[in-house]
Amino acid sequence: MTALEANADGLIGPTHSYAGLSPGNLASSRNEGQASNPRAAVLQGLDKMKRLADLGLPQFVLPPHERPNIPFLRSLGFGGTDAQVIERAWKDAPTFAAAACSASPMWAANAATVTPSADSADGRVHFSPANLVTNLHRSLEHQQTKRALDALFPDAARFAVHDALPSVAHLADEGAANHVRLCAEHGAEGVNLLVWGREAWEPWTGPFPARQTREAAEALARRHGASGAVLARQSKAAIAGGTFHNDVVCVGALDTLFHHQLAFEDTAGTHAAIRAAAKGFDPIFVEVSEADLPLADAITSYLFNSMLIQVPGEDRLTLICPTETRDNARAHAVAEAVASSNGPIGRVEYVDVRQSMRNGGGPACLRLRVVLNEAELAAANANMRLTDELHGALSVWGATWYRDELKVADLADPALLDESRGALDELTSILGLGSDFYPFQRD
Ligand code: SUG
Repeated sequence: MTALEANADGLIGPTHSYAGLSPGNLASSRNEGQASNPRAAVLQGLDKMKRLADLGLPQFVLPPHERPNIPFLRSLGFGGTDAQVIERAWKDAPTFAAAACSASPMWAANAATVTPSADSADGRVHFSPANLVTNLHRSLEHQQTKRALDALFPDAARFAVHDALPSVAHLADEGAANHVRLCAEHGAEGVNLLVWGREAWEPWTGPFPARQTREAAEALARRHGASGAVLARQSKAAIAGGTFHNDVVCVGALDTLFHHQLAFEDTAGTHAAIRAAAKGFDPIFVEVSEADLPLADAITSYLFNSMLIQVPGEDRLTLICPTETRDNARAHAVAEAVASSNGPIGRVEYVDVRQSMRNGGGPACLRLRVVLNEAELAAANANMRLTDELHGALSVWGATWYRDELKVADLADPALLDESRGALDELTSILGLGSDFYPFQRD
């Protein structure tokens, strides 16, 4: 059946900041304590969404989560008024307070793992929100993510939105950032490559955490009834070099896998397993060597955290890179060489998502890919689909409510809670989400 690849992007929230919360994510550590610009961030994200919508890909918006997360802080025993909860948490437990303020749900590639209906055992599109247990701030996302996915994909006959896997280290899951689907065409049965960093009971000795377990990947494939599942181990060298998700060194679309030489522990074995699982197509591997692009440059430039898309009506793929790729001489040379060869990638474009990039979130991190056939696309919530009108309304909304400078110390300002709630309350009416979408609206 004909199908398209839609994108659902995380709308960047009003508390976007640089709190250094993610060990192993070098950008997050390097930029800790810098002032952020939430207004620029949300507008950059919206412009990236519009760019994709203008290219003809269905584009949806996933709302930011309620931050600061007062219910989380109350669960830790901080009491009094909401303003007192914030003040007491910052005084007695600043690490928890910072986690409660993170706008990390913007990185929708980590929202869930998705199995399209062409691959699932029961013919529905399956979603498993990621438990994101490795980092405290991210472990607070999955319940609200499920709520957002339920709102976007409401028809249970067509969509199955699961709960996250149990939130334990053995089943650590980071969602679609560690999943690549290859296929002949979007609506045909595909290969589901699930990349993991460690085994559940393995003593872990790397300098940085491995965020995905093999057992989580297996459970996701099992519960979705995903056909063509191929499990591959992320290379330990890549994780040690700052590859906290596989999508920092690998991206794929249709029959093409574009990756760095150090992405997998066993590259030849991974290629062979993908070839064996591919039905009706010969996978193409575009591998970039360490000599052409050292891993450190791959990570700072985020060449592989690009969106690899099929623009409707075009035969060859388009690579949407962050401007940081253009700014890195080696990565730029590789991108241009790939696009000017006669290979599967025909064009490279650059987008400015610098505010997100400073936290290690490139164009691919900001979006969740969802392959939908025509009937499924028609069943998705049209209020959450980005049109020119919605892009305009959300740009005005962001420019009105968001600050243009936010320091980590400002996260303790109780006025930020009021601004944030005001913004989210208005957002629920713009997106038609009703008045009980967020916990603060249900109090
Ligand atoms: O999980 N950064 C995110 C970036 C996620 C990128 N996503 C993908 N690669 N798909 C993370 O490390 C930093 C927040 C801070 O430090 O304030 C952060 O959470």
